[in-house]
Amino acid sequence: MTDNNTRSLSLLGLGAMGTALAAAWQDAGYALTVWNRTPGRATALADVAPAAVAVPTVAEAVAASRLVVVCLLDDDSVGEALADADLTGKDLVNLTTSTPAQARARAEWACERGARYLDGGIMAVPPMIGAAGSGAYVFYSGSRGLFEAHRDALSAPAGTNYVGEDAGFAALHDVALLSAMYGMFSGVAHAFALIRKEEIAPTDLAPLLTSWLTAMGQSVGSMAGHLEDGDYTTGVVSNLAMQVAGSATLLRTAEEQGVSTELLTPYLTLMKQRLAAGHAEEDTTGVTDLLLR
Ligand code: FVH
Repeated sequence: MTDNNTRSLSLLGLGAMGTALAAAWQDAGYALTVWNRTPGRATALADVAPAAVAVPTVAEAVAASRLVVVCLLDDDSVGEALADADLTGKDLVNLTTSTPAQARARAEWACERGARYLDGGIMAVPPMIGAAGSGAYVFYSGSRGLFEAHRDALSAPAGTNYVGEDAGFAALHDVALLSAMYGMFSGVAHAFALIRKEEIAPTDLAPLLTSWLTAMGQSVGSMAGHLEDGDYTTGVVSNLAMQVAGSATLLRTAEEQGVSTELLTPYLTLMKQRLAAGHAEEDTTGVTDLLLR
């Protein structure tokens, strides 16, 4: 029987993230009904008050609450788990990582089954969930009505950032941030490789890298401004002509240090391409446009 009590919800998926979410909702006093494909993963949740009720089937979990949260491995597992579920009148929140297209298709799929749908992209690792001050938050997109109706419940494990009615937008924001993160990781890997065989301790370089990257983070805002106003010129400050000329030193240093340039070269090549197209007075914003297919 459906429990319309807004202090209760059903959670499908007790992997590392699902378990962290469940614990946070328990801490916040929510009554939980939980299901996991492999039984036995709810044991720890049974010892905490209010104890989570583990049920053996998806159908029972879905039937138990108006709000049904899914946190499974990938979009295929969501389709598989919910294939036969009756979603009529349910509020389905999908925290499984998906692509924007998958999220949009899943929203349509849920709507056809009579459910409201909200997609989520979690910007946190499990230990950050439910931890005050951790900075964890979730991008949400899709049904605004669902988001508003369950805002309190959704705010219990992590902060919330609703980014629009388009169900694909949460995934798009999630992937945009993660992609930028890997760009940063690749630069950091290259920097550590440069000093790896020298008598410079990585722990000495680390704070310098952190403060440099923090200072350079300011350029994100100015790039965004350029993309919006269409004027990428930077004048005399670090223009593309200067940066491309300077990149020769970066490549030569890598060679001298016996370090592969495979992480660095793709970006520098695009900078050169933009310069060759006559954009010497710009900053590096134009690289963005070269990526569009
Ligand atoms: N863990 C993290 O750091 C990241 C942080 C950002 C967001 N992600 C996404 O969260 C989703 C769940 O991740 P997870 O960490 O909980 O993943 P696992 O610990 O590997 O647990 C996977 C759960 O999915 C169940 N499952 C897998 N396949 C199926 C299926 N075909 N049908 C039903 N359930 C399935 C699995 O069940 P079992 O193996 O225990 O039976 C786990 O409950 C994910 O999208 C991340 O990208 C986490």
